Amino acid sequence: GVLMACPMNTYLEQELERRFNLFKFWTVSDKTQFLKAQQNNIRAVVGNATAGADAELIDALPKLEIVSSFSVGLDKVDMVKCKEKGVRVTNTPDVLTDDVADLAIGLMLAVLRRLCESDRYVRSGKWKKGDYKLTTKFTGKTVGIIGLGRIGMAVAKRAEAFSCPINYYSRTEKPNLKYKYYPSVVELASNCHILVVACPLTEETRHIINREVIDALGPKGVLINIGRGPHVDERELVSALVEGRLGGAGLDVFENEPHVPEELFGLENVVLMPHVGSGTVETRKTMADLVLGNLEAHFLNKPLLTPVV
Ligand code: 8YV
Repeated sequence: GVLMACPMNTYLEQELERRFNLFKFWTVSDKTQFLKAQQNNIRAVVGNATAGADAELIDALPKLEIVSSFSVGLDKVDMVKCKEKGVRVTNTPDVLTDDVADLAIGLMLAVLRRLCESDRYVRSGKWKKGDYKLTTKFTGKTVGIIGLGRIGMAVAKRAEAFSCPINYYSRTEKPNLKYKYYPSVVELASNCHILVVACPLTEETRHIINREVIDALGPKGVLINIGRGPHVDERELVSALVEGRLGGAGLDVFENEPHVPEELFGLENVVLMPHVGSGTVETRKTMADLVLGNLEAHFLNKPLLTPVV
């Protein structure tokens, strides 16, 4: 049997039901009772950025063989426990890189050029009383990227097309790159106009955007988060935006999704997205096919398509 941790994609759910014995965890009323009853039947778990396979679930499923994540981020999978128990792990890298990087650029433009606010200005009829105010140029602004993996590199290439100088922070300096490396996030924030979070969420990167970094980015700086909500100390972010100590933010992820701090709702220099980075028809189908392909490969004893462990 395959346990699907939470609702994530209709096509994926339908195909899992068609090809496997599917258990939808979010429909189970008594999880403890369910796990006791099914513990020897569940051989696979399908998770995503919202719910996955934590140590408790992995320990409750002695026959678990594979966790296939409908996501590139694996922060909802206890990787140490999977390695300890010999549980294989797959994710959906590469296929979503372009969409997430596209959204990052879209958020930069939306915040600096006030695209959402301008749209509301027209719809409200305010244009009839006068022109919208002048906004901030994007082309040529310095972009600082935290994490220069697949998504970070894709954001950099896109920003270069807007003549943006690229600075970055990562744990180690990457060789043969024309981008300027900064050994700390604070130094990067002090040397860019737009700061992008594009690194995985780990214990080391939790709250990597803290008060010190926000103050370094400053009242003309813009934060773009296409990573995970917990990358940012959200209370510090909210107070900096409300008090004008930070120039703006484009956010696709939040610490307690789908709950978003309502203090942000009235701020015109903030653009809020409902975790849609990879949310296109094409990409989510490709991601789903990767999840299905990995599960089929596993059960047919063929090489996994995108193994992590
Ligand atoms: C997914 C994500 O959309 O890939 C990730 O890490 O956060 C998103 O691309 C999400 O997990 C799908 O439910």
